[in-house]
Amino acid sequence: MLIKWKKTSDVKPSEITPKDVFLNRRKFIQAAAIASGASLVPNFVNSSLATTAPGYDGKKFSNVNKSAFGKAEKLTTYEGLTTHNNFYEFGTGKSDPFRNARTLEPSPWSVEITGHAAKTGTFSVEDIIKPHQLEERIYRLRCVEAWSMVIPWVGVPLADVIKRFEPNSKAKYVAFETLVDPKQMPDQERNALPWPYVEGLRMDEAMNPLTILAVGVYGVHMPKQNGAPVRLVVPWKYGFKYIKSIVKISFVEKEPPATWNIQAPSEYGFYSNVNPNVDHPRWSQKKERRITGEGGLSALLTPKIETKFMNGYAEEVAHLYKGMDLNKFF
Ligand SMILES: Nc1nc2c(c(=O)[nH]1)N[C@H]1C(S)=C(S)[C@@H](COP(=O)(O)O)O[C@H]1N2
Ligand SMILES: [Mo]
Repeated sequence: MLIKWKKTSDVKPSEITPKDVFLNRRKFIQAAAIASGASLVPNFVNSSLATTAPGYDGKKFSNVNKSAFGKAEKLTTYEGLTTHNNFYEFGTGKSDPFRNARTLEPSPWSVEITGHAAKTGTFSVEDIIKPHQLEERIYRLRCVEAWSMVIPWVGVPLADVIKRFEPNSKAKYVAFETLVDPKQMPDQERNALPWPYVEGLRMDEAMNPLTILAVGVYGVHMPKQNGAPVRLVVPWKYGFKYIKSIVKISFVEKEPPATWNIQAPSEYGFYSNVNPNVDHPRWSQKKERRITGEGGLSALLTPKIETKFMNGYAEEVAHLYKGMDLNKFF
Protein backbone atom coordinates (compact mmCIF):
# COMPACT_ATOMS: atom_id res chain seq x y z
CA MET A 1 0.00 0.00 0.00
CA LEU A 2 1.26 3.45 -0.86
CA ILE A 3 0.50 6.30 1.48
CA LYS A 4 0.89 9.93 0.41
CA TRP A 5 2.27 12.25 3.07
CA LYS A 6 2.08 15.62 1.46
CA LYS A 7 0.25 16.65 -1.62
CA THR A 8 2.62 16.16 -4.52
CA SER A 9 2.38 19.88 -5.19
CA ASP A 10 3.87 20.61 -1.74
CA VAL A 11 7.07 18.72 -2.42
CA LYS A 12 9.77 19.43 -4.93
CA PRO A 13 10.77 16.26 -6.78
CA SER A 14 14.35 16.70 -5.53
CA GLU A 15 13.12 16.39 -1.95
CA ILE A 16 11.72 12.93 -2.35
CA THR A 17 14.08 10.09 -1.63
CA PRO A 18 13.20 6.48 -0.97
CA LYS A 19 14.57 6.89 2.57
CA ASP A 20 12.20 9.78 3.31
CA VAL A 21 9.27 7.77 2.07
CA PHE A 22 10.33 4.85 4.27
CA LEU A 23 10.90 6.92 7.39
CA ASN A 24 7.67 8.85 6.99
CA ARG A 25 5.78 5.64 6.48
CA ARG A 26 7.30 4.20 9.62
CA LYS A 27 6.40 7.28 11.65
CA PHE A 28 2.85 7.11 10.39
CA ILE A 29 2.53 3.44 11.27
CA GLN A 30 3.94 4.04 14.74
CA ALA A 31 1.59 6.97 15.29
CA ALA A 32 -1.34 4.88 14.12
CA ALA A 33 -0.29 2.06 16.41
CA ILE A 34 -0.06 4.38 19.40
CA ALA A 35 -3.34 6.09 18.58
CA SER A 36 -5.13 2.77 18.32
CA GLY A 37 -3.53 1.33 21.43
CA ALA A 38 -2.42 -1.67 19.44
CA SER A 39 1.08 -2.75 18.53
CA LEU A 40 2.69 -2.88 15.15
CA VAL A 41 1.89 -6.03 13.25
CA PRO A 42 4.77 -6.64 10.85
CA ASN A 43 3.85 -7.44 7.30
CA PHE A 44 4.92 -11.08 7.21
CA VAL A 45 4.21 -11.53 3.53
CA ASN A 46 6.72 -8.88 2.58
CA SER A 47 9.34 -9.96 5.10
CA SER A 48 12.42 -11.97 4.33
CA LEU A 49 11.01 -14.80 6.43
CA ALA A 50 8.00 -15.29 4.21
CA THR A 51 9.52 -18.44 2.73
CA THR A 52 10.31 -20.00 6.10
CA ALA A 53 8.37 -23.21 6.58
CA PRO A 54 5.62 -22.82 9.17
CA GLY A 55 5.79 -24.31 12.64
CA TYR A 56 9.02 -24.84 14.54
CA ASP A 57 10.34 -27.38 12.04
CA GLY A 58 8.07 -27.08 9.01
CA LYS A 59 6.25 -30.30 9.89
CA LYS A 60 2.53 -30.88 9.79
CA PHE A 61 0.72 -33.26 12.14
CA SER A 62 -0.43 -36.23 10.08
CA ASN A 63 -3.70 -36.81 11.86
CA VAL A 64 -5.66 -34.11 13.64
CA ASN A 65 -9.25 -34.86 14.57
CA LYS A 66 -11.70 -32.06 13.95
CA SER A 67 -13.69 -31.02 16.98
CA ALA A 68 -16.90 -29.11 17.42
CA PHE A 69 -15.19 -26.21 19.16
CA GLY A 70 -15.35 -22.81 17.56
CA LYS A 71 -16.58 -21.99 14.10
CA ALA A 72 -18.46 -18.84 13.25
CA GLU A 73 -15.58 -16.44 13.81
CA LYS A 74 -12.93 -15.49 11.31
CA LEU A 75 -9.55 -17.00 12.16
CA THR A 76 -6.52 -14.83 12.81
CA THR A 77 -4.09 -15.57 9.98
CA TYR A 78 -0.99 -17.67 10.62
CA GLU A 79 1.04 -14.52 9.94
CA GLY A 80 -1.01 -12.58 12.48
CA LEU A 81 -0.65 -15.09 15.28
CA THR A 82 3.10 -15.55 14.73
CA THR A 83 4.07 -11.88 14.49
CA HIS A 84 2.14 -10.34 17.40
CA ASN A 85 3.15 -12.26 20.52
CA ASN A 86 3.86 -11.97 24.20
CA PHE A 87 6.85 -14.13 25.17
CA TYR A 88 9.06 -12.06 27.47
CA GLU A 89 11.84 -14.67 27.38
CA PHE A 90 12.50 -13.22 23.89
CA GLY A 91 11.82 -9.55 24.61
CA THR A 92 8.94 -7.38 25.75
CA GLY A 93 7.89 -6.00 22.35
CA LYS A 94 5.09 -7.64 20.40
CA SER A 95 7.31 -8.41 17.42
CA ASP A 96 10.36 -9.45 19.50
CA PRO A 97 9.39 -13.15 19.76
CA PHE A 98 8.90 -13.30 15.96
CA ARG A 99 12.42 -11.97 15.47
CA ASN A 100 14.22 -13.60 18.39
CA ALA A 101 12.69 -17.02 19.09
CA ARG A 102 14.80 -18.89 16.56
CA THR A 103 17.30 -19.83 19.30
CA LEU A 104 14.69 -22.01 21.03
CA GLU A 105 15.30 -25.74 20.53
CA PRO A 106 11.94 -27.50 20.88
CA SER A 107 13.11 -31.00 19.99
CA PRO A 108 14.01 -33.15 21.83
CA TRP A 109 12.05 -31.76 24.78
CA SER A 110 11.18 -33.35 28.06
CA VAL A 111 8.64 -32.46 30.72
CA GLU A 112 8.99 -33.37 34.38
CA ILE A 113 5.81 -34.53 36.09
CA THR A 114 6.03 -34.27 39.85
CA GLY A 115 4.06 -33.93 43.10
CA HIS A 116 1.01 -35.70 44.51
CA ALA A 117 0.45 -38.42 41.90
CA ALA A 118 0.99 -42.17 41.61
CA LYS A 119 3.09 -41.78 38.48
CA THR A 120 5.79 -39.15 38.22
CA GLY A 121 9.03 -38.77 36.28
CA THR A 122 10.51 -37.15 33.21
CA PHE A 123 8.88 -37.80 29.86
CA SER A 124 9.26 -36.69 26.28
CA VAL A 125 6.48 -34.54 24.84
CA GLU A 126 5.56 -37.43 22.52
CA ASP A 127 5.10 -39.72 25.56
CA ILE A 128 2.77 -37.25 27.23
CA ILE A 129 0.77 -36.21 24.17
CA LYS A 130 -0.07 -39.12 21.93
CA PRO A 131 -0.22 -38.17 18.24
CA HIS A 132 -3.44 -40.11 17.60
CA GLN A 133 -5.31 -38.08 20.26
CA LEU A 134 -4.68 -34.71 18.67
CA GLU A 135 -7.67 -32.46 18.11
CA GLU A 136 -8.18 -29.10 16.47
CA ARG A 137 -9.77 -26.56 18.84
CA ILE A 138 -10.65 -23.13 17.53
CA TYR A 139 -10.65 -20.76 20.50
CA ARG A 140 -10.60 -17.03 21.13
CA LEU A 141 -7.51 -15.78 22.99
CA ARG A 142 -8.23 -12.57 24.92
CA CYS A 143 -5.06 -10.88 26.16
CA VAL A 144 -5.31 -8.76 29.30
CA GLU A 145 -4.03 -5.89 27.11
CA ALA A 146 -7.46 -5.81 25.40
CA TRP A 147 -6.63 -7.42 22.07
CA SER A 148 -7.79 -10.84 20.94
CA MET A 149 -7.25 -13.47 18.27
CA VAL A 150 -9.06 -16.57 17.03
CA ILE A 151 -6.63 -19.47 16.88
CA PRO A 152 -6.96 -23.01 15.51
CA TRP A 153 -4.93 -24.88 18.12
CA VAL A 154 -3.79 -28.49 17.85
CA GLY A 155 -3.74 -30.24 21.20
CA VAL A 156 -5.24 -32.66 23.69
CA PRO A 157 -7.46 -32.11 26.71
CA LEU A 158 -5.23 -31.51 29.73
CA ALA A 159 -7.65 -33.78 31.67
CA ASP A 160 -6.63 -36.80 29.55
CA VAL A 161 -2.96 -36.13 30.28
CA ILE A 162 -3.54 -35.57 34.01
CA LYS A 163 -5.56 -38.78 34.47
CA ARG A 164 -2.70 -40.93 33.22
CA PHE A 165 -0.47 -39.72 36.08
CA GLU A 166 -3.13 -40.56 38.69
CA PRO A 167 -3.00 -37.53 40.99
CA ASN A 168 -4.26 -38.21 44.53
CA SER A 169 -6.59 -36.24 46.81
CA LYS A 170 -3.78 -33.92 47.94
CA ALA A 171 -3.47 -32.62 44.37
CA LYS A 172 -5.67 -29.53 44.63
CA TYR A 173 -3.84 -27.46 42.02
CA VAL A 174 -1.66 -27.99 38.95
CA ALA A 175 1.48 -25.85 38.63
CA PHE A 176 3.39 -25.21 35.39
CA GLU A 177 6.90 -23.91 34.64
CA THR A 178 8.57 -22.60 31.49
CA LEU A 179 12.15 -23.53 30.56
CA VAL A 180 14.99 -21.47 32.02
CA ASP A 181 17.96 -21.39 29.63
CA PRO A 182 19.34 -17.99 28.65
CA LYS A 183 21.20 -19.62 25.75
CA GLN A 184 17.86 -20.51 24.19
CA MET A 185 15.90 -17.64 25.72
CA PRO A 186 18.22 -14.64 25.53
CA ASP A 187 16.01 -12.14 27.38
CA GLN A 188 16.33 -14.28 30.50
CA GLU A 189 19.64 -12.39 30.86
CA ARG A 190 17.41 -9.40 31.63
CA ASN A 191 14.85 -9.28 34.39
CA ALA A 192 11.66 -8.04 32.81
CA LEU A 193 10.02 -10.84 34.81
CA PRO A 194 11.31 -13.29 37.42
CA TRP A 195 12.26 -16.60 35.76
CA PRO A 196 11.02 -19.21 35.30
CA TYR A 197 7.65 -17.99 34.08
CA VAL A 198 5.18 -19.94 36.23
CA GLU A 199 1.41 -20.46 36.16
CA GLY A 200 -1.21 -22.57 37.85
CA LEU A 201 -4.79 -23.80 37.73
CA ARG A 202 -7.14 -25.19 40.33
CA MET A 203 -7.63 -28.92 39.69
CA ASP A 204 -11.21 -28.51 38.48
CA GLU A 205 -10.10 -25.80 36.02
CA ALA A 206 -7.32 -28.06 34.79
CA MET A 207 -9.78 -30.93 34.35
CA ASN A 208 -12.40 -28.84 32.52
CA PRO A 209 -12.88 -30.19 28.98
CA LEU A 210 -12.05 -26.77 27.46
CA THR A 211 -8.51 -26.76 28.88
CA ILE A 212 -5.89 -28.16 26.51
CA LEU A 213 -2.18 -28.66 26.17
CA ALA A 214 -1.43 -27.34 22.70
CA VAL A 215 1.40 -28.55 20.47
CA GLY A 216 0.47 -26.76 17.26
CA VAL A 217 -1.56 -24.21 15.33
CA TYR A 218 -3.07 -24.50 11.84
CA GLY A 219 -2.10 -28.20 11.74
CA VAL A 220 1.65 -27.54 12.07
CA HIS A 221 4.05 -27.95 14.98
CA MET A 222 3.82 -25.04 17.42
CA PRO A 223 5.80 -22.04 16.14
CA LYS A 224 8.66 -21.16 18.52
CA GLN A 225 7.25 -17.70 19.29
CA ASN A 226 3.94 -19.31 20.31
CA GLY A 227 5.55 -21.57 22.92
CA ALA A 228 6.95 -24.64 21.16
CA PRO A 229 6.80 -27.50 21.70
CA VAL A 230 4.00 -27.49 24.29
CA ARG A 231 1.97 -24.76 25.99
CA LEU A 232 -1.21 -24.36 27.99
CA VAL A 233 -4.48 -23.00 26.53
CA VAL A 234 -7.29 -21.99 28.91
CA PRO A 235 -9.72 -20.07 26.69
CA TRP A 236 -11.89 -18.40 29.37
CA LYS A 237 -8.83 -16.84 31.05
CA TYR A 238 -6.60 -13.95 30.03
CA GLY A 239 -3.75 -14.91 27.69
CA PHE A 240 -1.02 -14.71 30.33
CA LYS A 241 -2.35 -17.94 31.89
CA TYR A 242 -1.41 -19.73 28.62
CA ILE A 243 2.12 -20.57 29.78
CA LYS A 244 4.54 -21.45 26.95
CA SER A 245 7.38 -23.95 26.44
CA ILE A 246 6.48 -26.00 29.51
CA VAL A 247 9.17 -28.14 31.18
CA LYS A 248 7.49 -28.98 34.48
CA ILE A 249 3.98 -29.89 35.63
CA SER A 250 3.43 -30.37 39.38
CA PHE A 251 0.44 -31.63 41.35
CA VAL A 252 0.38 -29.46 44.47
CA GLU A 253 -1.74 -28.87 47.54
CA LYS A 254 -1.53 -25.06 47.82
CA GLU A 255 -2.34 -22.37 45.26
CA PRO A 256 0.87 -22.17 43.20
CA PRO A 257 2.64 -18.92 42.25
CA ALA A 258 1.68 -17.26 38.96
CA THR A 259 4.14 -14.86 37.31
CA TRP A 260 1.94 -11.81 36.68
CA ASN A 261 0.33 -12.19 40.10
CA ILE A 262 3.81 -12.13 41.68
CA GLN A 263 4.80 -9.17 39.51
CA ALA A 264 1.75 -6.99 40.25
CA PRO A 265 -0.73 -8.63 42.64
CA SER A 266 -3.12 -5.67 42.63
CA GLU A 267 -3.44 -5.88 38.83
CA TYR A 268 -3.38 -9.62 38.10
CA GLY A 269 -5.10 -12.20 40.26
CA PHE A 270 -4.60 -15.94 40.34
CA TYR A 271 -7.87 -16.66 38.53
CA SER A 272 -7.67 -14.07 35.76
CA ASN A 273 -10.94 -15.07 34.17
CA VAL A 274 -11.92 -12.83 31.27
CA ASN A 275 -14.48 -10.51 32.81
CA PRO A 276 -15.73 -7.25 31.25
CA ASN A 277 -17.33 -6.32 34.61
CA VAL A 278 -14.02 -6.17 36.48
CA ASP A 279 -11.72 -3.52 35.07
CA HIS A 280 -7.94 -3.71 35.28
CA PRO A 281 -6.91 -0.91 37.69
CA ARG A 282 -5.35 1.01 34.79
CA TRP A 283 -7.78 0.29 31.93
CA SER A 284 -11.24 -1.01 31.06
CA GLN A 285 -11.76 -4.65 30.15
CA LYS A 286 -15.15 -4.04 28.53
CA LYS A 287 -13.89 -4.10 24.95
CA GLU A 288 -11.17 -5.63 22.84
CA ARG A 289 -9.58 -5.20 19.44
CA ARG A 290 -9.62 -8.31 17.27
CA ILE A 291 -6.31 -8.96 15.55
CA THR A 292 -7.15 -10.63 12.26
CA GLY A 293 -3.64 -10.50 10.80
CA GLU A 294 -5.14 -9.21 7.58
CA GLY A 295 -4.94 -5.91 5.86
CA GLY A 296 -1.67 -4.59 7.36
CA LEU A 297 -2.38 -1.16 8.74
CA SER A 298 -6.15 -1.58 8.71
CA ALA A 299 -5.78 -4.40 11.25
CA LEU A 300 -4.56 -1.80 13.73
CA LEU A 301 -7.62 0.30 13.18
CA THR A 302 -10.28 -2.38 13.60
CA PRO A 303 -13.13 -1.15 15.74
CA LYS A 304 -13.38 -2.43 19.29
CA ILE A 305 -15.81 -5.24 20.00
CA GLU A 306 -17.51 -6.17 23.25
CA THR A 307 -15.57 -8.52 25.52
CA LYS A 308 -17.74 -11.42 26.64
CA PHE A 309 -17.98 -12.72 30.19
CA MET A 310 -15.59 -15.69 30.51
CA ASN A 311 -14.51 -14.85 26.95
CA GLY A 312 -17.81 -16.32 25.72
CA TYR A 313 -17.32 -19.71 27.41
CA ALA A 314 -19.52 -19.02 30.46
CA GLU A 315 -21.86 -21.92 29.71
CA GLU A 316 -18.96 -24.36 30.03
CA VAL A 317 -17.11 -22.80 32.98
CA ALA A 318 -19.20 -20.34 35.02
CA HIS A 319 -20.19 -23.16 37.41
CA LEU A 320 -16.54 -23.44 38.52
CA TYR A 321 -16.87 -20.07 40.28
CA LYS A 322 -20.31 -20.42 41.83
CA GLY A 323 -20.49 -18.52 45.12
CA MET A 324 -17.14 -16.77 44.57
CA ASP A 325 -16.97 -12.97 44.58
CA LEU A 326 -15.35 -12.33 41.20
CA ASN A 327 -14.35 -8.81 42.24
CA LYS A 328 -12.24 -10.36 44.97
CA PHE A 329 -11.10 -13.48 43.10
CA PHE A 330 -10.20 -11.68 39.87
N1 LIG B 1 6.63 -18.44 29.21
C1 LIG B 1 5.78 -17.44 28.85
N2 LIG B 1 4.51 -17.76 28.54
C2 LIG B 1 3.65 -16.78 28.17
C3 LIG B 1 4.05 -15.42 28.11
C4 LIG B 1 5.41 -15.12 28.44
O1 LIG B 1 5.86 -13.96 28.42
N3 LIG B 1 6.24 -16.16 28.79
N4 LIG B 1 3.14 -14.44 27.77
C5 LIG B 1 1.69 -14.75 27.98
C6 LIG B 1 0.77 -13.75 27.41
S1 LIG B 1 0.68 -12.25 28.21
C7 LIG B 1 -0.05 -14.03 26.35
S2 LIG B 1 -1.25 -12.92 25.82
C8 LIG B 1 0.09 -15.30 25.59
C9 LIG B 1 0.28 -14.98 24.12
O2 LIG B 1 0.31 -16.17 23.37
P1 LIG B 1 0.60 -16.06 21.81
O3 LIG B 1 1.87 -15.28 21.64
O4 LIG B 1 0.71 -17.46 21.29
O5 LIG B 1 -0.58 -15.33 21.20
O6 LIG B 1 1.18 -16.10 26.05
C10 LIG B 1 1.34 -16.14 27.46
N5 LIG B 1 2.36 -17.12 27.81
MO1 LIG C 1 -1.35 -11.28 27.48
